[in-house]
This record gives sequence, C-alpha cells and structure tokens, in this order.
Amino acid sequence: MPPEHPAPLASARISGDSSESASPATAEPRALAARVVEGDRAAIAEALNRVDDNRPRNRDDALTLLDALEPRRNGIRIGVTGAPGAGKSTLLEALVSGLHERGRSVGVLAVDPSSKRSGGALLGDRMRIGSAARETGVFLRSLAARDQLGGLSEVTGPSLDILSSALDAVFVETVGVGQSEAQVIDLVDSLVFVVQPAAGDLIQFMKAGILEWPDVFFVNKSDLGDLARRTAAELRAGLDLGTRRDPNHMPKVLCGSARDGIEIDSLIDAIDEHQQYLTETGLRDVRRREGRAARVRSALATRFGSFGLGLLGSGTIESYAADHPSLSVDRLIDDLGKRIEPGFASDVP
Ligand SMILES: Nc1nc2c(ncn2[C@@H]2O[C@H](COP(=O)(O)OP(=O)(O)OP(=O)(O)O)[C@@H](O)[C@H]2O)c(=O)[nH]1
Ligand SMILES: [Mg+2]
Repeated sequence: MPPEHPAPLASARISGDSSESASPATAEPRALAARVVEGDRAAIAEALNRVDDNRPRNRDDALTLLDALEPRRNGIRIGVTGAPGAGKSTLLEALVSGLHERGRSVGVLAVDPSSKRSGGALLGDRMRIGSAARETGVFLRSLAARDQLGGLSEVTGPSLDILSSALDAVFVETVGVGQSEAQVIDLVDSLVFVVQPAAGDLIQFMKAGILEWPDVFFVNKSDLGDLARRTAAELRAGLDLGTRRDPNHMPKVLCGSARDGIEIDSLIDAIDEHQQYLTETGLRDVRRREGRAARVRSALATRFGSFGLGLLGSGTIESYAADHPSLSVDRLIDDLGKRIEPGFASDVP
C-alpha cells in the first residue's frame, strides 16, 4: 500500500525527544559506538550530534567514535538524486515503507540547499523524527548543504558512516544540480537518479555528464500520462555503456509513480540486484576504497588547496588509506592534515 499523502521528508522534522538522548550525552565514545552498532536510537542520535559539533575540544571524541564504527559500516548506502521537484522525497517515503515491509532498518539523510533552510540550521538541527516515521523506525536527518548548488557539507560523510554502521540501508537525498552528484558518488554504493518527465531536463543532464553515474533510473510521475513513458524510452535509447562510470553494467530504467506507489517494488528489487552485482563482482569494495580516498582528497583540497595537497606527494592519500583500513575517513583527513600543516604554514605568507 502506498502512503496516503506522503510528506516530503525534509519537512518531517517534528521536535525531538530530548529525554531519549539524556543518558548517552556523556557516554565515552567507544561505549557510545557499541550502542550505535546495536541500533540504539538514542545512541545514534547522540552520535550524529557529536560529529555535527565543531568545537575543537569535542573533535577527539568524535574521531574516536568514528574510528570505532569504521569496521562496522556494513549497511548499504544509496544516493538518491535528481532535479529539484522530481519527487525524490516522495519516492524515499515510498521506499522506506516498502523496505520496512521487507523487515529492513532504514535511515535517510536529506541535504537541503541552504536557501531552503529556515529555523533548522539556527536551532542546531538536532535529530527530528516524524511520528509516521517513528512507527516504521526510520531515521531521518536533514543537513544543510554547503552552498546553493547543493554541495555536501563536511558532516554528510561521517553522518552516513554512523547510520550505515547501525542500519541495513541508508539513503542520502541530494538535489541534482551538478555539484552534489560528483560528491555523492564518493559516499554511496549505488546511485538512483529520479527523472522528472520532461525532455529538456534530460538533455541538460546528459550534457553535464551526470547520466553516466547512476546505477538505476526511476522516471517518476507516470500518473501524468505518456510523457513519463516517452522520457523513459528516450533515456534507454540514450544510455551508452561506452561512456558509463561502470562500463559493465547497464542501468535499469524504471517508470512509475512515487505518489501513487507504482513500481516501487520493482525499484527495491533493482536496488537489491545492483547490490548483489556489487557483491559478486567485488565492486563494492573497490568503490568504498576509492570513495574513502576521494573523500580524504577533497577535504584536504578544501582545507589546503592544491599547493597543500602537493606537499603530500602523489599516491600518499591512497597508500595511507589502504594501510589503515580501520581508521575513519575523518581520522585519515586529520592525520594527513597534520603532515601538510608544517610545510603549509612555513610557505604561506
Ligand atoms: N503527479 C505526481 N506528482 C508527484 C509524484 N511524486 C512527487 N510528486 C509531486 O512533486 C512535487 C515535488 O515532490 P518532492 O518529493 O518534494 O520532490 P523532491 O525531488 O524531493 O524536491 P526537492 O527536494 O525540492 O528537490 C510534490 O508536489 C509531489 O507531490 C508522482 O509520482 N506523481
Ligand atoms: Mg526533497
């Protein structure tokens, strides 16, 4: 059964239950990590708050927490992207119910472009769980984007790392306006692209090279008639294996309605099939390894620029990340940042 009037996830922020997080607020990070892994809701909420806390004195605790979780992030990670208004949030609501029916625990991170944020950011955006969501046990968290283009903020990665160590599946919704896709592929195992049935959009996305990345396409709003089916057919015809990120896998193109719950089961099956493909081919490990290094590189580039990266020497990030598989991405960033700092400080006026 489709949800009756699914509210966009980002607006499902009802005030949090502060009593829930009372006890883990002072927990030692390793003890907190153990509770996160068991799926303890209050512990997960507290862990998310800790990585969102920028005060330097809390940084060590946050890194210890993330290091303890690193070997445990086994939950599958799915990016959901697409043009503004394509129906990503509506689709996520439907996916969450579908996965809940299949007995899976699910978390959702929604990245809001800053322009859309109101009081949430000012209030520190603590964990909010909508009442409908609470029934299905889904975790919802909305994060401010770093910029108007939907660039992901620094807490997106660690937040996903926490959720995927506690839950079976974690989704991250980002607005598809270019920049966010390039960053989200470093964070997820599979990428789902929600297509607005209008030809103009597709041409724009093809030009930007964005259609080379997704592993599954969902052309939404099939209830509006022929346009959605035509868009799906055009897309199938336009996909060329030769230019794909993964040249061995032709993505499924589904056509359905998030609002009316049409083809949602097929979408869950398509996601599961892709996960199975990633397991069988070993590609998940490859993507996660590359994603870890790419996250480190991009954080260091933001902090120190290409000059700072140059001080590390080529291949250092990859080899350091490979030699320390049980360190969190944030710890790798910190460690390598410390190596860059002395040379950086002495050379920058
Ligand atoms: N007709 C129809 N409308 C839909 C469908 N899915 C979503 N919508 C509507 O499309 C609008 C945008 O839906 P959202 O789910 O908020 O889209 P979104 O992609 O998350 O939007 P942003 O987060 O703002 O980028 C809403 O008015 C939805 O009710 C669908 O299957 N059919
Ligand atoms: Mg949305």
